[in-house]
Amino acid sequence: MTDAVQDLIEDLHAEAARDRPAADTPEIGIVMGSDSDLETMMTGGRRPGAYDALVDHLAFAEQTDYDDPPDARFTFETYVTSAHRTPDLMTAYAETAADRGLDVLVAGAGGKSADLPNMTASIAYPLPTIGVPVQEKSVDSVIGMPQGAPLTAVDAGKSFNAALSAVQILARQHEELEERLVTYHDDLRQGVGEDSRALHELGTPAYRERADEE
Ligand code: AIR
Repeated sequence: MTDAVQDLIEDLHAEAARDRPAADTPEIGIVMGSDSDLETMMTGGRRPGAYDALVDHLAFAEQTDYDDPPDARFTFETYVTSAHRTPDLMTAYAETAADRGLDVLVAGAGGKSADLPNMTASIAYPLPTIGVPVQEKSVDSVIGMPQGAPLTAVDAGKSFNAALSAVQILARQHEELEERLVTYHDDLRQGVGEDSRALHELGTPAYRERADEE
């Protein structure tokens, strides 16, 4: 039987040794401690996640094959890598990230020992890492970094905001992304205005009824 983890580690190092043009490599790398984090981290959970922010609102595409990148100019990639079950894969991911063309990482883990975000941040440094505590009880282990070892983090489960923060970092280099972020915010603002008028003009019971029908 081949070693599935070792195979991934070798692929990451091989990719790091290649010299692909920036437009062909993902800008954002997303890692999570388990595939049980997928709904919170990406999409399909109680609230929208990083996938929804990136794909639905900011026109990113998910890159799944380094040899055949999507047409979209800006892309992200996703992996499962556990700080405790596969520390070697976590290390390989973080130490090859910059050489593989990534500009910013988003790392999420759950449970009380949610160490993937903080360890990824330390190994990938100076590449910025945005941590996502998958659960409320994961917050302390994600954000509790010692002085000199930085990690930016969002509140529990807020992978959507982590994706926006990652794009904010990228937008300093890419005006097109700045424009997409501004458009997203304008739409958000417009939505609040429309909700406010509808609530005021319909009144609470009719507004709730309409929301239930949608
Ligand atoms: N986890 C996995 N390896 C180390 C940690 N801390 C986290 C995952 C997930 C939780 O443990 O990020 O949120 C439970 O994982 P599982 O695979 O048992 O569902």
